[in-house]
Amino acid sequence: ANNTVKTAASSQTQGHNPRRGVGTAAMNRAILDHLHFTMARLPALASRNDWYMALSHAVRDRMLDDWLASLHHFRNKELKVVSYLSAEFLLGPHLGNNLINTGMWDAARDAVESLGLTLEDLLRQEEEPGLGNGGLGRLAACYLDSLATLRIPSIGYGIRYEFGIFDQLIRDGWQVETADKWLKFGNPWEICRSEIAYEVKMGGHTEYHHDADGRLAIAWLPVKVIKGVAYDTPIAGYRSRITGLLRLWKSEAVESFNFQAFNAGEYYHAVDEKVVSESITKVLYPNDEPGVGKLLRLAQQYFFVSCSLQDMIRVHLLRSPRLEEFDQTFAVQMNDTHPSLAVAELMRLLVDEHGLGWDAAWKVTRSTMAYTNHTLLPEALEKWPLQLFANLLPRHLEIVYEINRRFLDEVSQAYPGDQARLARMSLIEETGGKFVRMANLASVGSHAINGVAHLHTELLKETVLADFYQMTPGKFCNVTNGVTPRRWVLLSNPGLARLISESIGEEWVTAPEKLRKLERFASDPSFLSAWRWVKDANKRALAATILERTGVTVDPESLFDIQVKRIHEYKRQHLNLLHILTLYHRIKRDPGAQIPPRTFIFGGKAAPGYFMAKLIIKLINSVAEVVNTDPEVAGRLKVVFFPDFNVTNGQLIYPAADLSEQISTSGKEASGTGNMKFSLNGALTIGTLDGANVEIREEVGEENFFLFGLNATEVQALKKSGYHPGRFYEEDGELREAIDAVRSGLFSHGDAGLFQPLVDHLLYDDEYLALADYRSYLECQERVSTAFRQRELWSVKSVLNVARMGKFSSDRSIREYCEKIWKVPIRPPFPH
Ligand code: GPK
Repeated sequence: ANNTVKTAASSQTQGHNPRRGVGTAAMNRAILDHLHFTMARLPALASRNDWYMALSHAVRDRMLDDWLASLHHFRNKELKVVSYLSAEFLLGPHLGNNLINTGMWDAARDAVESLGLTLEDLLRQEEEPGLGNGGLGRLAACYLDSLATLRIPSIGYGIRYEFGIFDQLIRDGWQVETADKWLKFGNPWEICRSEIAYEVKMGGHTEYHHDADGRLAIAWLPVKVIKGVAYDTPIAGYRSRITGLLRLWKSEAVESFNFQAFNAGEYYHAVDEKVVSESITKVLYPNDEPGVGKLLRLAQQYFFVSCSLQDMIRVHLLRSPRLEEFDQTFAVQMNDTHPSLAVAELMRLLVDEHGLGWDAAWKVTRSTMAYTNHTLLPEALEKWPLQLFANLLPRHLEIVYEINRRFLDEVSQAYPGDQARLARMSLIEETGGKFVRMANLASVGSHAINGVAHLHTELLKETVLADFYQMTPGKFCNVTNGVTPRRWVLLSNPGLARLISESIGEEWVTAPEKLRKLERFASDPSFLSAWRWVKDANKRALAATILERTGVTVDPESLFDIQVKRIHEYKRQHLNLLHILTLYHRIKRDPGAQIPPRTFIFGGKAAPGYFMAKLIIKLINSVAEVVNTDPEVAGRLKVVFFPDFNVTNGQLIYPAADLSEQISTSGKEASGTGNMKFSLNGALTIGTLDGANVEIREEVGEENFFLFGLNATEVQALKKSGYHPGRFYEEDGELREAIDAVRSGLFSHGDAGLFQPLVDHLLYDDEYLALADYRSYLECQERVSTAFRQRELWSVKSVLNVARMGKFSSDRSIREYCEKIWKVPIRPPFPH
């Protein structure tokens, strides 16, 4: 494992400190050097990408000293390392964030300007690494920021997808997906560690025999071996002098050619092998929730989990030969069930490859692992067809069976004769086809299970994991999600950040509870007008981009009412549409109606195979086409679908919002994190009592939050009593008018059939109770309109939202994980 070459310098562990200056002149020099030596370009011929690459390399160089020092922590026996296993990291662009966190922004800006360029231009050049779908992946990225900021030794482990989440184009109102070629122009932030590579076996069968000492030995004879190579990306903490590590695995063929095949003249067959091996990390699955029973996805999950655990074991063995103490080196967090094979894989590595007994291995596995659940939607719980699992992972299936056998023994001892419970808790589902249940595997193999908002955790205990909760209540805890104020305020809303810091100092960046000090400025008229000025400037910037990307002109004075997130029926973008349609009809009916001008902005990707979600996008664009060109509503309503919502676009959108739409059916959104980003940027929320909305409302005060709709208990009760959406349609004239307009073909050039599936879905099923919440939503929107007319009061509420959002910093979340789950000490902030 340790192939360090001994040289005169190898006793130096602090690096050779090549004095990389961070002043403007030094940065200027460094950029030119990289343009020359790294990009091999003359300044006169350099493209914008050449300059971006040169600057990024100069910045990365300056992160290396802290990074190398931080990597050293992994060898320090005193420090437990947090290992965050996630199939997704939705990082967003690095350059701006790294400049902010390292404090090099001003020097970089000045250096770039001295070269006749602008920093803004170079920032725009970066293709964001879209290695995630939505909230779950973005949460992982916020947590990396906080881990580094809080100086907690940590490694994020994941997959280096060659193609991340697709780019979304809108053609004729429909979503069109195109490949995300984020690596096309090179990635200056990653370092390929060719020597950190592991072999991962797949397929085949197992054999048993007795070794020389008469002990039973198990051999897994795979049909295939794939190599995983580490690609490391430094993650700068905010002024913490700590740089965290994101280690992503790329799959490669063990050998590029099958020489036997090659020699036999089968050239193409020889290269085939390589193509198959490399395909494992080719592309991110673009489904945000429901599980897909695809072999390649299971292979991806196993591949990254196996590489990561082998890597952790290597690191542990540098500290101690005793694998029984693995849990003192690592706390492993499984981000949803995607990495839950880690339970079986750690058992396999410990038992089969390192000779631990089952009991010792199980003890250390359980005390190492913890599981975060991110959804209550039953259809989203991952389960793998047994045969598919057996074909790819024959040894793991045996291990799962053994875990299950022992576990079900415990269950039947605790609940004698309760066959139904046994069937529910089994790791194997046997009703209908057979499946391996990943949430059950993760739950059994972990010492801690957490939900991501208070309500979510409570519902988890009552519904999907109720049996596990009853058996081991002590394992359960809540850690409400959070977002990093570095990326989501400092970087994306510099105007607001400056105003806040000028008023209360800069401590809020790492101690957001200090934002409370803003409360007393909420009665200061000059502060309020500065606050408004910042928001208006952000709205103008967004308006300009909207014009550029969609051709729609929007009025920055109007109320910016925004819903950006993945498109999902449970998130109810169609409820938002029903409100728009109703306003449209009200204006048509009564041109004098007192309705303050609104701009409705939507953004979000639909899973490529999710028909209804794609139809909702088409409907948004179709309504936009009609509303935006109707002279009777000119200047009063505008509807925009902002294409390709991603982190980069989010950084522009959140700061410009007046109103944040968080309107999921209560009990369906585990937490939400967009809700936090909006509110932290001064938007007011219209929302249901769902996910973290509940806690946001508690914090900001009910008078500063627009609440509507059924709560989770009422939703359950209504469903139980038999829900008939048709009745709401019959009884509410405005609702009928809105739905009939869609049905009539008004928005589809007379094609009444186009939206029929959506209309039918609403009228005859409406699983997510859009019609039941419609009237309450409309009334609440009227309260919004009234409030928005009193601009001064609105600004007060906006200030109070920001002032009271401290709880939702991801630093707080990470501290809670440290205390409740990882048992990692919290270190005082640098430099104390
Ligand atoms: C939950 F189960 C999943 C999933 O597969 N992908 C995903 O993005 C989201 N999520 C939840 O829907 C959000 O409510 C939550 O805030 C986010 O995960 C982070 O916890």
